[in-house]
Amino acid sequence: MTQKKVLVTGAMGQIGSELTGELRRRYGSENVIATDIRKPGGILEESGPCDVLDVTDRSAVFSMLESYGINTVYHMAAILSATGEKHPALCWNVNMNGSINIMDAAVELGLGTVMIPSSIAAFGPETPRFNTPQETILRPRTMYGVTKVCGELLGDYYVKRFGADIRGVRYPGIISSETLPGGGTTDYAVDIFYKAVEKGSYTCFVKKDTKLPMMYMPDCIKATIDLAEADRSSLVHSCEYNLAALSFTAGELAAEIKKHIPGFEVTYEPDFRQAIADTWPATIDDSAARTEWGWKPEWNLENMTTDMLEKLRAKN
Ligand code: NAD
Ligand code: AKB
Repeated sequence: MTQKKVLVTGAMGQIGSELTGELRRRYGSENVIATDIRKPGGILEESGPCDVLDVTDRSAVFSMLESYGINTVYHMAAILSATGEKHPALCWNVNMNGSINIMDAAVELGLGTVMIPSSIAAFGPETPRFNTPQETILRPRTMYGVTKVCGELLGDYYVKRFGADIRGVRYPGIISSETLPGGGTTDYAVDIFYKAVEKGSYTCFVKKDTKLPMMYMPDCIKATIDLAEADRSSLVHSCEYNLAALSFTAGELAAEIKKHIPGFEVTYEPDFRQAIADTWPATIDDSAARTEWGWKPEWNLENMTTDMLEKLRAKN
């Protein structure tokens, strides 16, 4: 079997940072290169090779993949929904040109598996909000969502037209304790834990009854690597797998945290991110992922909340 030589883009981000750690444990530290537009530091730098890579710089993308002899890419660099609404041109440039550079490199350099994430942001207000089907209406209202739909379509095109092995899931909001989220709408579901531990109170930027699909980081990492390692012949889809684990309202999350911190107070002051959240689904049908590559989440609201609070308290 060929030795995996992996490059992670956006490795300093919320998902990339923890994904890199797990990939290094599996494939050997020296075989996983962590890259980001920001100089990778901390544990990423201490635990294996790192480099600075701006994914919009096409020649840098090609030469870095060649110089490290990369055969597998986890492309995590992106601009998320809230930042994307503040800077739509930047969001288009990073998400689209970054992804097309990686896809072209996959074809021209003959890479193996390339993972390019999509998001629940690919959906829009016309999409069925409950049990959102795998095949459904994709009319997002954010620039971020537009780039996610275009990324899915381009990925499928590269798979069918050029035989590239591009795969991806529509992640729900990801909750984690290691790296703060980087400018999304679902960030409140992480911030609330930090503020609960640090201050015992939180001002939430979406309404109490806002219900969105979420997932704990260990499930996110598992899903990502499981799909990357799945037998291609069992995959009917490529870049757009619905993925579900948890769905709860902001109020339900606050109530779960209150079981551990009885005095915890939450006030709700919706801002521009409410309008984004209102266009996304509440629950997701992920039966294609379950059938085609055996996806099954392991974390629920109760055990995730206990684990998050334990991890954050240990850091404080
Ligand atoms: P993040 O914002 O935490 O990290 C993105 C990283 O990309 C950052 O470290 C940033 O420095 C880097 N970056 C930005 N511009 C770059 C450029 N030009 N070149 C190289 N790096 C650049 O994002 P994340 O939450 O880790 O998301 C990773 C992927 O998963 C993205 O495609 C995102 O759309 C998707 N996703 C994330 C979530 C979530 O809740 N975290 C949900 C759905 C989808
Ligand atoms: C965001 O809120 O932008 C991300 C996502 C769901 O894609 N967390």
